[in-house]
Amino acid sequence: MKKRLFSGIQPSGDVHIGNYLGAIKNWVRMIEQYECIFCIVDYHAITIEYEPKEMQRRILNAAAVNIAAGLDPNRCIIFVQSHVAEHTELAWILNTITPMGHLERMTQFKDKAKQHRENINAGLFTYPVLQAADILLYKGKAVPIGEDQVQHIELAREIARKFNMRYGETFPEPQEVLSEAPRIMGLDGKTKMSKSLGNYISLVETPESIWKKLSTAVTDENRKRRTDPGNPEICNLFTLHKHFSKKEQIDRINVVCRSAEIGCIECKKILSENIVEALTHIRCKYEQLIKNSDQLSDILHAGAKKCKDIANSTMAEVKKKMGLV
Ligand code: AQP
Repeated sequence: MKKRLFSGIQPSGDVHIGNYLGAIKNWVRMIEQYECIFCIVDYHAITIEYEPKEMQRRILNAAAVNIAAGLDPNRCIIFVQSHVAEHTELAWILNTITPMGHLERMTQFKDKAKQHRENINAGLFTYPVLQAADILLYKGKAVPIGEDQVQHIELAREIARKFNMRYGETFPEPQEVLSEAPRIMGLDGKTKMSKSLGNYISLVETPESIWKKLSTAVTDENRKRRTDPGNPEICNLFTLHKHFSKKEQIDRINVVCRSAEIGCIECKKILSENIVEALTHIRCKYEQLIKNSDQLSDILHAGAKKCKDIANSTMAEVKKKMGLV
């Protein structure tokens, strides 16, 4: 029996290279080894202001981008969170064993509360409990994520432990799996690359747009003039080179940036070409997939059907153990 893997992505905007390097690339890599369930977590995305008319398009986009990036629906399950009502049912139950103090410590809540002062809702606060329910509903053991989600997985483990102690052994404790790029910074070089901050390169960005965004991206801020030597170790774009450029190019840039033989524009051009090369096949596949929304809906509904069976069985076990029969 393969171990089960669960992970999710919010349909809160354009899927970007931070999501890809931090999570999706690992998802694709792990498909063979695990029984994989990938979820488009729309109930999470509604915890911040959004346009209802836009949501369906965002969900289909997230599905198309992820499939184009390598989540073959014949080899894994991909579905939408709100299509399986048991996620919120289990979340309610888990709410009753999650201490408020633990939720108050969550850095994502603190960051999002600062970012959305006008809408600090209870859903934003209990977001990690729903996330724990997402994983535990399927008894997921491996959870490939970016660094920003590690604290939430630690909490999911604590919740699983607490449930097991109180009601009897039910849930395995989920383990996070980090990629070699667990935190990609945005093009501003200051904050995490995020859909909602607009500081990203999307996975399906056109070559022109990739260049436009990179041309204004922040590099080593100590390098004021073309003739100043650069410091690759503090340049955010050098980090991106490490993920998109060939070893010989990275080694050369590491030398010629320091000696000011190369300027930031030339360095950005090399990076732009390499990102375009790495993403073109994803964009082409995405463009085919997004034209056929019926086919995408069929994939998502078939995924939800399979998940529903697993979710029903977990909920029956949970309710029985809790005396809710
Ligand atoms: N910058 C990042 N570097 C590495 N990994 C990242 N992830 C997100 N940003 C980075 C990982 O991508 C997966 C899906 O993310 P998500 O959609 O669940 O939500 P998020 O972490 O809140 O991502 P965003 O892009 O920052 O969205 P918004 O702006 O809507 O909040 C997760 O595994 C995440 O760790």
